[in-house]
Amino acid sequence: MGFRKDFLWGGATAANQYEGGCFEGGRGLATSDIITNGSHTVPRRISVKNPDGTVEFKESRGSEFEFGCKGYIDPDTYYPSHRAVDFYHHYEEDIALMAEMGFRSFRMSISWTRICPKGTDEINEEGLDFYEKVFLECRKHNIEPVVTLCHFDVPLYLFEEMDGWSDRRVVGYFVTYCRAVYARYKDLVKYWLTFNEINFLNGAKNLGTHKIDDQTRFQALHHVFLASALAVIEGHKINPEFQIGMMMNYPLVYADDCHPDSVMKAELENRKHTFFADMQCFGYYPEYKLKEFVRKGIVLKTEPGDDAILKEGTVDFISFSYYHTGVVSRNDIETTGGNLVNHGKNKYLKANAWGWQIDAVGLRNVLNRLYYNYRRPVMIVENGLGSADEVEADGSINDDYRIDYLRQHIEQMRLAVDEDGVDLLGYMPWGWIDLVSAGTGEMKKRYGFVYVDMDDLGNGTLKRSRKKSFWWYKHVIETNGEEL
Ligand code: BGP
Repeated sequence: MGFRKDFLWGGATAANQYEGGCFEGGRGLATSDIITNGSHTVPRRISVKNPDGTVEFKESRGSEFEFGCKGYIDPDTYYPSHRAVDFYHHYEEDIALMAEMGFRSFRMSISWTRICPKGTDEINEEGLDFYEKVFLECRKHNIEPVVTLCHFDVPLYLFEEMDGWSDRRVVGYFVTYCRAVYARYKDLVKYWLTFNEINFLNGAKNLGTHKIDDQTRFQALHHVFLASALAVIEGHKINPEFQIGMMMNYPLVYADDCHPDSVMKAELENRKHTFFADMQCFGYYPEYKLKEFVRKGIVLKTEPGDDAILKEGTVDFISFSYYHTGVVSRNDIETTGGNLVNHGKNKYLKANAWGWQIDAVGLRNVLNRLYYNYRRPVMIVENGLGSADEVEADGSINDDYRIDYLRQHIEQMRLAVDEDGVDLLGYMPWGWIDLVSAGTGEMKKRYGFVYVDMDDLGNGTLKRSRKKSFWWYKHVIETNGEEL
């Protein structure tokens, strides 16, 4: 009973929130590099220059630009991703900290533009060398890297010159990039994730498109689905042992009452997200989506052979992020914050300071839904509590609230394994070390077991210190999740 012996305990990060070294090592710019800082209440902005030379800062969610505008870095504005918390220069120290906690896995992403500066066919050897050093360091400590190929970053050149994923050529470029990293790391990396939170890809930042209408989004997503499927197919050719998974966020919603209209509404809301698992596990467009396309007048440009690619390139496992649940109702109800999606308030749940409603039982629910609908092993690659931690006068950080959150979620994972029989491969809580928030760019919203001395404006020494949760999680790993 309990978690499997080789359970992948670890933690998660992403290049554009963790790595920094933005202008070093021959790296090219990505859309994430032109996203400014934000705050708890003010969303992050994306900065561009219009064809007429005017400069615009628009909200990074829901922005829409004229095609032709260029990425613009304003010298007076703070862009948190440029230095992030500087894994680029701290990787040995950070991997040693992971090893001290007993990590068996480390989820990170490769910055596409460090390997392909423009996102096109030109390969940057220095970029390949950097990640090789990282993976060798992981292997030295028996840590299994779990590598996301694309985590919310699109090469800026592809955004500017080709309108990002709306252009089919980008599929080929992505495959070139994948082949380069697969070939170089074929003996160092086994677990790959294609696109981070594929169900949240939209607009300039994540799809590199200048528009956000449904036609553009679904055309771009068609290309992303093809790219993901080809990444699976090509990866297996290079190393048949590779395990290549999908990655989605699962913002489960409940109906706020048992009225059939509310229950149906909740089902349809959840299906907006599980559509992505349907695509990547079954390998074809489900009928409900084809009906929606007809209803909305969406016409996808496809090529002969696309169906075969989607069918052949289904994933080996499902990975997902899970932070909160929400509520929908046939009536108007009060809403609360969430991870890139806002939902109704649940009177039975507490929320963090950002309004994300904490629901450990929801994690067991999601584990069951994913495992039994898709019959693939599942992996939790993000989960955690964002919180403004206080450093005490003696330097300690007593994050008992984080320990409580994680304990409750791990308990539910154990029930999913022991009682429900879910095949769970691993657990990689988000931001094992404090890093830049994806939603707002803040540092104040911290998730880590390790504190990083840096504030919202990038001031600080970047010194790493162990929080109370560091020792707690170390013990959890030592006992393979038996002692929480
Ligand atoms: C997910 C992203 C992560 C991460 C996390 C927490 O959507 O995949 O990159 O940041 O959410 O969100 P935030 O950083 O906004 O608190």
